[in-house]
Amino acid sequence: MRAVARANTNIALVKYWGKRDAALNLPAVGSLSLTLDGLSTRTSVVFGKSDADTLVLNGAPADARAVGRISKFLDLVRERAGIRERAAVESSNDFPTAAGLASSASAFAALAMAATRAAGLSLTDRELSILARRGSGSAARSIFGGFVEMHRGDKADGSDSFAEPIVTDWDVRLVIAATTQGPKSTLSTDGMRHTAETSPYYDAWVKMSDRDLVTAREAIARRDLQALGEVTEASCLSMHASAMAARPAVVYFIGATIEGHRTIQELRKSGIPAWFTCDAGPHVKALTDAANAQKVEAALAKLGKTWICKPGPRAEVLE
Ligand code: 2P0
Repeated sequence: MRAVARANTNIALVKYWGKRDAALNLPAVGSLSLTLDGLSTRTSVVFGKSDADTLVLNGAPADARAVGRISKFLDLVRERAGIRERAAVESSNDFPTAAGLASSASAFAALAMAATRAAGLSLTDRELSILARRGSGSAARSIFGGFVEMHRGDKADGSDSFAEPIVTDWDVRLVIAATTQGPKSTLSTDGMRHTAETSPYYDAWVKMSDRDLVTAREAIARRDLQALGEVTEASCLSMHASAMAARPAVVYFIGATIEGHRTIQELRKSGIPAWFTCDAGPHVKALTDAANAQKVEAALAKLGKTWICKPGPRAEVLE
């Protein structure tokens, strides 16, 4: 009853922000992402070794909150497999966790794959995506490689709220600049709940994301980087605008984030294709192409440690 799996993290180009059902973790909007090469989580799960679920994260025992969260997730797997054994989980990231890029997306995608395999279950990709979503909305997307679309779905049971791969052969680049090393100011689950409850711009955000998804999907089908870049930047800024309008405000940007946005605008003025995005934290990410990735990285290096990421592979069982 042991398995090891790996999943890569992903960055949303059309963002997910807000839930239509918190208990089943159903998103209020669809989203569209790029799975990233080189930023992955490797997780091993062994059922039946101990009386309680345990979690070791990057070599150190995890805190009670993290253990509680994976234990709840493992209950879903146990229920489905008809087993009662507790699990020993070990998880590590192949990128510096201190950089604040640690992601629940790669973590819950890897855990979904390893835990179901260790429990003797054989799930389809769609079932895995639905299961990973219960751990974290963005994890549903990390089951797949390349460009991935997450469907909002309409059903109350969440059976139509899953991700699917759309294109795996478009060789774009995502440049990341880590602007700080600390933990994020507001956890995304809390930030989205508060935005949905108090922001006067939340309904407009939800409405707009349907159109942004269509635009992004069409841009990807045409391999049109400019159109995809423009909708990527717009979706990100709309998401943050809705959060900033919450009362009190949810602000993830710091000075370096704004400086990164300006730098990317300047790059575009000089003819370099690059578009800004940013998640529930201060780090700057830029969508660009292979020919310009190093120039974009050089321009963003003043903000902090940088990575150039290629499109990454789907999640897989390793052992
Ligand atoms: C995204 N983010 O689409 C958006 C953009 C952050 C900003 O998905 O509550 O950790 O666990 O479902 O997946 C981060 O939210 O939230 C996220 P939960 P998750 O990538």
